[in-house]
Amino acid sequence: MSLTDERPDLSDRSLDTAYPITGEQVRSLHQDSWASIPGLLDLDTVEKLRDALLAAEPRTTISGPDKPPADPNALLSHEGVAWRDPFVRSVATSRRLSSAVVGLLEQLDAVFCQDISFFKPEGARAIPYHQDYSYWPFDRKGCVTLWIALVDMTPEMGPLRYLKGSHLEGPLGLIEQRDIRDAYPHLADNEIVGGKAMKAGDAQAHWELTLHGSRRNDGPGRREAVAFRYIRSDTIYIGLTHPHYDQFGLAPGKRFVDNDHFPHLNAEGLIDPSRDDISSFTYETGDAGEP
Ligand SMILES: O=C(O)CCC(=O)C(=O)O
Repeated sequence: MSLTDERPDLSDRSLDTAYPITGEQVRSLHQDSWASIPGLLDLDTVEKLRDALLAAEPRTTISGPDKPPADPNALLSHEGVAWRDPFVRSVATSRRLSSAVVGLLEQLDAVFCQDISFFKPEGARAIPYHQDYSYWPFDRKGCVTLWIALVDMTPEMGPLRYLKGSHLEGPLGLIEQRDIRDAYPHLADNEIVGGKAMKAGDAQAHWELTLHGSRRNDGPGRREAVAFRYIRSDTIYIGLTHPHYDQFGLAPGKRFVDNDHFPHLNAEGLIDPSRDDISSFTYETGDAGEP
């Protein structure tokens, strides 16, 4: 795939238009652990995406007859909406996002594997620096997340931020609600990158090995983002329990790309749209998983 120059034209942001990934964005992801992807989606798509996520049953039941009263500061999160809502799936598998992903991965193809939203009300606590790798049933590295802002964000609202170069550490293992730097003090020297103001429709990319987190939301307003995640097409399922991946009848030792529930993409979008059908699938929302 040929990469574009450093000042790409981002005026047409429609889902059918390829995203012009630059050499600098590839370099940044592969060397610095993250990349800024401005102007990924247009505002119309962002609004529809937001509405579809908010209409879906959330991942964590916030309150109910046998639950404590709702915490107004709790994270609101929706997972697997692309396995329930055709519009969310069409965005995740669009030419726009697929072209960005394969360009960033420097691969010919990829597999869309998960969506999860992170809506943090004003006052919501920080999400400590962590790696996602240890939560997931993948045999290899190479999963990229597109973290997309669904509202304009000030730095005080806590856009996602990263420890520069941290993916080069390899797997670090700690899966607790605790800053991973407690266990690996040398990481205190890593520069913090990202976390700057973003416009709705802007995105950032990171690896599953990138240490990432977000500060407390000091406002103004709810910080709303959705993460779409993509793996390499040679990734094999290892059987690790996870509320999302447990649902698809995956067999340990087999590739995700050979399971019909996971869309196979190239730079143009879905490779075989006739294989992609969620109409008869029932998705169960879970309560646990990564932060
Ligand atoms: O949105 C956040 O603050 C956390 C996001 C996150 O942990 C992720 O995308 O893996």
